[in-house]
Amino acid sequence: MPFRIVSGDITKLRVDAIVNAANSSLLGGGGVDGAIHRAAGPRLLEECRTLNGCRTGEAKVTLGYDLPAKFVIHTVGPIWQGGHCGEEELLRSAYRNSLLLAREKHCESVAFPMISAGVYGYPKDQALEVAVSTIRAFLDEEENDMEVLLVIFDRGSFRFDVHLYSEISGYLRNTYDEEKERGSFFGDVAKSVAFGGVSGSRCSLFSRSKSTFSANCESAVREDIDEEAAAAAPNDLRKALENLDESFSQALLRMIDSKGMKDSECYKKANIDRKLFSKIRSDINYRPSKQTVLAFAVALELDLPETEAFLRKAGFALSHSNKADVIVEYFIRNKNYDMYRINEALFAFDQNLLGA
Ligand code: AR6
Repeated sequence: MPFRIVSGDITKLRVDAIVNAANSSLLGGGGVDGAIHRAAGPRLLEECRTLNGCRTGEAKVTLGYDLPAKFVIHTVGPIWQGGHCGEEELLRSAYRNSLLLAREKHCESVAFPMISAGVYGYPKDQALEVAVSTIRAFLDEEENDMEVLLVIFDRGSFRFDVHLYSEISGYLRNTYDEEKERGSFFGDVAKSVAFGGVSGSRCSLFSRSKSTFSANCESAVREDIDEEAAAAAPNDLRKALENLDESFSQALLRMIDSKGMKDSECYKKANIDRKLFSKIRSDINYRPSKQTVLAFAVALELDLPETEAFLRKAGFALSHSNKADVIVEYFIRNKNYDMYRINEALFAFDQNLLGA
């Protein structure tokens, strides 16, 4: 099920539950705790008084009162003391116990702040790693079907892996065509057609309006991509490419089978919602977004020519004048199919994430 990193104020989110990074008294405080109490109103404190506090690493639940969220799950993260006092284990427990409580309350969506990463002083890069890996392990379990958001309040405090950040920056410098992305709309598309690469969003915009330009644009791109992809693709994929009548949905289902994957394994790895997957499965003519196609390409561990061919099925192409495309291309080239990592990188570079 989908995991998303979003920026903003957790008190504004319309989800089933938000998680509060509280202290063991559960009687309020500063930071996100103060913001949640202010937004929920005084009845939240009244209910908190009946809970008799909460130990570090554990979690308790109340109603959301004036918040858009139905529930508040209060958890207590560890205070950072240098990392040798069981802080990591306690932080993992805080996330896991909150998720278990959300499941017990039948929540379909839950949002977390970065627990312990403020006043409690947990190093932000390590707090992010613990948050993402714990949420991921929970969502990977077959029975856990929930949307989980990690809310970054202050984007400056989002600490993405420094080494990977500089590698991706280098790849962007060499590959990303910023001029083209900034260029005028028509000029941009015309140039892209000439170079055989059209950014997905623009192409889909045109195809929706069904203009003549759209038809020209699509057929010009189709020829280039089909030839390029067919030349580079391995035999079984080439056979699939020859089958031009096959829709995106049919191609996806066949590829899941040919990779020997279970459906649930594939949509979980793609960070795609189960309901969306069922829709794609049952609608042979389903028109996915570019992000959805790329998410499945990553889950299926396709190489670049295969990814191009797969995108083509849905009327898209990878473009060097689209920063998100170049970032995803970097991961595929390096055979790094870790969707969580890819989405962290996309977030770090302020791009839309993959999956649902
Ligand atoms: N929405 C989302 N995240 C937020 C918000 C918000 N409105 N406000 C702050 N954050 P902290 P802790 C982020 O200090 O480190 C309290 O006094 C913030 O940027 O709130 O677990 C309690 O009562 C940071 O990334 O919690 C405890 O005494 C993250 O939330 C103590 O602080 C956590 O920062 C708990 O400290």
